[in-house]
Amino acid sequence: PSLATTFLDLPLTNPLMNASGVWCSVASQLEALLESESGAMVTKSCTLEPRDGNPEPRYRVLDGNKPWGSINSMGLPNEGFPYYLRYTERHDYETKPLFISISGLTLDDNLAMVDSLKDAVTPAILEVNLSCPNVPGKAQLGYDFDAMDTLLAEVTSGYGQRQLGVKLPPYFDIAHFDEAAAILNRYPSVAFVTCINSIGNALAIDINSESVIIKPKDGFGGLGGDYVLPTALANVNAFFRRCPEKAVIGCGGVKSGQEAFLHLLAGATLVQMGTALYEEGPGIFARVKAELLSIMAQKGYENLSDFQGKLKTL
Ligand code: RRO
Repeated sequence: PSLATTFLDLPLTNPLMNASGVWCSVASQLEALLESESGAMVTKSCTLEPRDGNPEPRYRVLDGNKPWGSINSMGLPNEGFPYYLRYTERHDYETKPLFISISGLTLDDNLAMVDSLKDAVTPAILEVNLSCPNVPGKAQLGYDFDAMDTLLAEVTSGYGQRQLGVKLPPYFDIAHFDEAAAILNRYPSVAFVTCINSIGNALAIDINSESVIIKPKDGFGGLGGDYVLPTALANVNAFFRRCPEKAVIGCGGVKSGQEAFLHLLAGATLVQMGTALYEEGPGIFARVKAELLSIMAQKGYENLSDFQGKLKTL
């Protein structure tokens, strides 16, 4: 079988990539992703200015008995927009497509970054993060539909109607799927949606120490890994059904070929990995590729299009 695919008309050797935030904050990590077997890659969400982020410990793996995942309250540590813009200028686009993720602290900051990118000559694909759960005092834009609508109006116009995508938080109510999709569908240049960011403001507690396990925000942080897979699949499929003109990128709970297959079946075109990549490193792409190929071979599928978006209902 073949894992070859296309995204916004660009050819990819396979549909796997990192989730923004994981293994993509500094040049050495980005270079490791470039050399890995991922089909594409994305940079850490950035702000106009560099940020240290929240105090440590701010990421912990949840390795209790069997179920596992991660909790993080990084707080948007990043090298600042110009650093990632410079990376977009030297990335090897022949090898794989590059996404640049921005997460401005204000609408004006987002517009300033979009304005620089509009005039940049690189083919980096813009992903606007509407769902950072971890900056104290800043609500997630994706949960404020009026603010999201305003931002999309200004960002799509500021970007000259060039194609872009948005990283969404998970939604948990059918009315919210409907409302978010209706807003997104008013912006044709929003060519893709990435579902989902971490499930915001979870609380992990250690029974022995009777304590929270990360320092920021009294222990509250974004949940990733196994715990979020069914929520991620619901969001991928909900937006796949409601936004027929857009592509969906799946993110959440992928650690092997199985979960990658499920995301593709639910309607994802590309599949991102966060927690599992954090734990295993960029070698994970070769493993998950092989596992996905073996599932396809077992099922008699030759191409991703044989099953992508073909989830059955009862
Ligand atoms: O840096 C973070 O704390 C962070 C971000 Br910007 C995000 O979008 N999602 C997340 O889980 N952590």
